[in-house]
Amino acid sequence: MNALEHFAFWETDVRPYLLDVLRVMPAEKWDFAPVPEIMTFRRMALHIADAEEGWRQVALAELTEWPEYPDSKYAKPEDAICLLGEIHQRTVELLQSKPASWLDDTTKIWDKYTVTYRWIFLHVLEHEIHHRAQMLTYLRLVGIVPPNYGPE
Ligand code: NI
Repeated sequence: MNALEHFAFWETDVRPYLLDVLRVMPAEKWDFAPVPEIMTFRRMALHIADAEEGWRQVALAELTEWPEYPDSKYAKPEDAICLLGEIHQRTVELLQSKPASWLDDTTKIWDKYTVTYRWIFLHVLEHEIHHRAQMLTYLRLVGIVPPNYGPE
């Protein structure tokens, strides 16, 4: 069993619904935020990507600085969706390359916290779900009914 099998739900449920949410938001609404102080829909999509890539680099002890994906480079929704796909593929490949037992191994982060690799990837998964929920609220605020959630 490889580590990815513990995260199968990410592939079958969590990520597909994120993509549904991203695709239903019209391109002209990607810069919407309910108040100016908080992330736009686009920023949130790109932030899901930078968090996933940043934590993957943390897991590999390769992080030098947190990745940044500027809005200007991802002006089209498809570009952001493509970035999310590329980054997630790297996570999938890393998890596939490790045995399930690796998830219980530990690493030190920020020079002070000891965490398991399971914690790192559960954190990334939760982070995606957290911001996806905010994006669902954004959809409602621009008058869009969110895609159906869960089995019909
Ligand atoms: Ni966040």
